[in-house]
Amino acid sequence: DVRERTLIAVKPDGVQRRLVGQIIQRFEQRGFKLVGLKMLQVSDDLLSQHYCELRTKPFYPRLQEYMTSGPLLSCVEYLIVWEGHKVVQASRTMVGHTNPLEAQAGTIRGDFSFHISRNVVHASDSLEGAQREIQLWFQKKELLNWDCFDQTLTCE
Ligand code: YYY
Ligand code: MG
Repeated sequence: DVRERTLIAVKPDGVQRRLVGQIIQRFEQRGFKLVGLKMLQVSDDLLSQHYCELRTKPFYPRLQEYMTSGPLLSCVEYLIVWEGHKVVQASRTMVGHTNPLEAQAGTIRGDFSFHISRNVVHASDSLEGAQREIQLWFQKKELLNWDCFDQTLTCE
């Protein structure tokens, strides 16, 4: 399905470290299509809906502090929706292992991070998860179904 979609988030450490451009570049370079993009401050409520399966884990308070308040009062993140064939699986590979110590060089986490609590990006881990997360963070009208210029070019 070339219309498969996934959610990638650049977490507050990625934004603070000015990595947003490089992260977007990797997905563009791979050939995926950007269909949604926004910058926001995440609330505790939306974060706990996003991570509904992790709310009871011992590391959740640390995760919540990092994503919503952290050492700074205003934590900003970018939410990005990418579209393309097998984009969910491909983006998990591009992002790398949850723990940067296990992540291969060449992956985003393997190249840009060294600690599990500062692993720079989020990527949906399944088709169902992607659909749920995209619905949580985006309204339908915020996702754009644009045509590629090179597909509409008429040659003489
Ligand atoms: O999907 P992914 O981000 O790779 O991992 P999850 O198991 O969904 O955990 C979400 C998030 O929680 C992870 O990116 C970092 C944080 N975390 C943690 O701080 N400590 C752990 N032991 C496990 C996860
Ligand atoms: Mg996950």
